[in-house]
Amino acid sequence: MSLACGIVGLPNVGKTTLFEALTGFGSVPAPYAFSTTEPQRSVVAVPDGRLEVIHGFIETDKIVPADLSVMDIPALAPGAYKGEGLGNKFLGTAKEADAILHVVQCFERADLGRERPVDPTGDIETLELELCMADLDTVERNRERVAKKARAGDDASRFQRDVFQRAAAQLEEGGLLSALPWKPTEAEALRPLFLLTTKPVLYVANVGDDDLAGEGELARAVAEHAAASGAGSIALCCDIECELRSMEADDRELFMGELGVKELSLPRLISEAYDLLGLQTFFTAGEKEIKAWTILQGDSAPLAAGRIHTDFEKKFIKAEVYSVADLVEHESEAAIKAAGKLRVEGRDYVMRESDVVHFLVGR
Ligand SMILES: Nc1nc2c(ncn2[C@@H]2O[C@H](COP(=O)(O)OP(=O)(O)O)[C@@H](O)[C@H]2O)c(=O)[nH]1
Ligand SMILES: [Mg+2]
Repeated sequence: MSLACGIVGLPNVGKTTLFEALTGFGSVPAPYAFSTTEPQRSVVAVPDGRLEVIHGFIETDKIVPADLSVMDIPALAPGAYKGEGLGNKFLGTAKEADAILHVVQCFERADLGRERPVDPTGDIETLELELCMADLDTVERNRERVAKKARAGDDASRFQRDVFQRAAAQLEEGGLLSALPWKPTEAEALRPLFLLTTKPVLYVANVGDDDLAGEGELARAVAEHAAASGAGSIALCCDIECELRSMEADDRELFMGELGVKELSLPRLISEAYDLLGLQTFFTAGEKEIKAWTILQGDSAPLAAGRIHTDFEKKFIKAEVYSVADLVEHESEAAIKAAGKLRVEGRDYVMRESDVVHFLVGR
């Protein structure tokens, strides 16, 4: 399972900079509105320090991180739904995302041609209205599609029509669909429409280098908005993150010391996204490879095995499990076993974060 994140936001807020920081191209985006004209997509390795920790104790030929798919959705101008700017045709790309990274400008910069003062809350509302209008378009088209069958007396179509009607009413008010409680059957009816405002959102407060900790008023406004809607939020400076990412390790450490930052923000962003989506990581470790795998929180051992090979779910016999912390403490699998910490788990075992696993499967 590869997690896909779609980056959205108003023009010139730092979307492409965040994309570059995540994907590590290191090129400098042009400072013009609408500078990006095509959606960009890239699959990147999920930075995970635990892989190196494991490698510290287990020799291997290669290290294979989990992957993350990132999409840079270009300039969504205010009023795009009315056909201004490039319009919202690119929002189609965002439909494929599992999660939305909503970049909000929290840095001051005179040369970007912004007429109004920096206003995170206002910007969020403007952008979300665009998302609502894009969804409304989709919902209306589908409502028309099922309405005819509903009138002809088809029960399933009637149910869909009613759900779509309720969705349309919410969107017309500028409300996100995720703000309404949907019964599982209703959510099921909406799912094939890939609606943007049903997706989990992580707000990215793009702070200036004068507020790297994200404690300023602007970043706080984003965090408060996120908390009020049950979404996640994170503050980071996309510009600096992008620069750090492109540096050699030595220079990077020096620069980070100067800035007074202890760690890169991107791993934090990714782990927030994992939390938001209810994902977790387990590892397999052997002489051929040490590999990170992404599963859902609550997944059983057979489901986890099924990630490695579809057959493994059915053919699962048992799992030998320890944690990365056990490895750090005992320094080898043999020592973990000798200490009685190597657990043998069956089909009902619910995987835990940071498990290192050997699956035993039948033929
Ligand atoms: N001061 C400052 N400028 C930034 C930051 N992030 C992006 N920018 C600048 O804002 C301009 C637009 O950024 P870009 O990523 O292209 O915005 P996009 O239109 O949302 O993709 C570029 O000149 C960036 O260097 C930031 O955190 N601080
Ligand atoms: Mg851009």
